[in-house]
Amino acid sequence: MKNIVDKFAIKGTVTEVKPLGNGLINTTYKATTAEADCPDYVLQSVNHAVFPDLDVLMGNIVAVTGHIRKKLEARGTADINRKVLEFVPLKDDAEKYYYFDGEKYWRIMVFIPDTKSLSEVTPESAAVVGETFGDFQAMLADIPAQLGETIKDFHNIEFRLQQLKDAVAANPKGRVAEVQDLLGEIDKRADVMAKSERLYREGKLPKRICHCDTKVDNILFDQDGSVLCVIDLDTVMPSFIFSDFGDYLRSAANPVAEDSPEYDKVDFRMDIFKAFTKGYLKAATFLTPIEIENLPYAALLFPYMQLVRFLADYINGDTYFGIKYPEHNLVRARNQFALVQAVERRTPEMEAFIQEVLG
Ligand code: GN1
Ligand code: MG
Repeated sequence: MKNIVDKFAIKGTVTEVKPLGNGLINTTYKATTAEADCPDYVLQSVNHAVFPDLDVLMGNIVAVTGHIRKKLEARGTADINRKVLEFVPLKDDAEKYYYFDGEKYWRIMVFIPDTKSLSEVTPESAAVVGETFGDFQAMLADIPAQLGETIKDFHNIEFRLQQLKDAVAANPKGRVAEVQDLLGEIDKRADVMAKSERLYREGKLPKRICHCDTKVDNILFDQDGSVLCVIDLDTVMPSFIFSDFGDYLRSAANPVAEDSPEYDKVDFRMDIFKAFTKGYLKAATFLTPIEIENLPYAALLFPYMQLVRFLADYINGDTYFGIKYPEHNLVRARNQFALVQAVERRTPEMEAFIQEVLG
C-alpha cells in the first residue's frame, strides 16, 4: 500500500498504513508519515461496484471541497484545514484525484487530527449539526460546476421500491417467505412515501446539492464538541433537501444504533428533532414553503427508504452492505421498521412544531 500512496503528491514519508473507521461501502486506511511537519493521510479504495464513474465521483468532490474552501476563506473562518476535506492529486497528473492499480481505485485525503465522533447525540449537538447542514447546502447553492449523480437514483424511493420488487421476484436465497410481514408494511406505505418524486415531476420540488449521507458517523467534531465538517462526500449530488435532513434524524433521533436488535428501544426523539430542525431552519434560508412543510415527511422517508434498501439487500443475499453475521441486514431492516413506526407516532407533533416555527 505504501507504493500506492507514493503515486500521490503527498508530503513526507509514510511509515505505517492501518485500517480506519467502519464505513459499509469503501475500505479506509490511515497512512502515517514520519515527519512532524507533514500531515497524515487517509487512503481509501473506492467501492467501484457502487461508484462506477470515478471521474464524476472525484469531479464532484473536488468541486464541492474547493467551493466550500473558497466560501470559508471569504468569511475569514479560522482553521479552514479542519473544516473542509482536502484531496490530493497524483504526482504526475495534478488534475487527477484517483489512481487505478489494475484492480482497485484509490484516493487520498489529508487526515484531520484530534477529532472525535459523537456517539451520544444531545439536543445541543443536534442544533449545531442542523445549522451545519443548512449552511452546507446554502454554501453549495451557487456552485458553478454541474454536479453529476454518483449513484443514479440514489435517493429515489420509487427506484428503491422497484429494486425491492425485483429482489422479491428473483428470491435468490429463498428469504422472501420469512419477511412477508415487512413486505406488507412497506407496500401499505409505498404511495404516500413516493410523494417527493411526484412533487418533483409536478415541478413543485427542486433538487439542490446535498450531502446525501448525513448519518451521525459522518460528522467530525472538534475536541470541544464543535462541528468541524461532514465527511464521506461520495454521495454529494443533486437531491431533495429531505436527504440531509432525513438521514441525520434517522441515525441521530434513534436512541439505538441502526443495527441494534433491541427493537423495543427504537424511538424517535422529539428533543433531537426539535433542536436539529431549529438549527437547520436558521441556516437554510433558501427553503421554499413546500420544502419546509414536508420536513416531517422527510423524517419518515429516510428510515422507510433504509428499510427498503436493507431488506432488498437481505433478500439478494447481502451483496451491497457489509455484514458481520448472516441476519445482519434483516436486523437492520427490522430496526428501521421500528423507527418508521416511531416517526409515524410523532408526525402530528412534528407538524405542530413546524407550524410553530413558521409562525
Ligand atoms: C452507507 O458508506 P456509509 O456506511 O457511510 C450507504 C448509505 C446508508 C448507510 C447506512 C453509498 O453509508 O446510503 O444510509 O450505509 N452509502 C451508500 O448505514 O450506499
Ligand atoms: Mg461513512
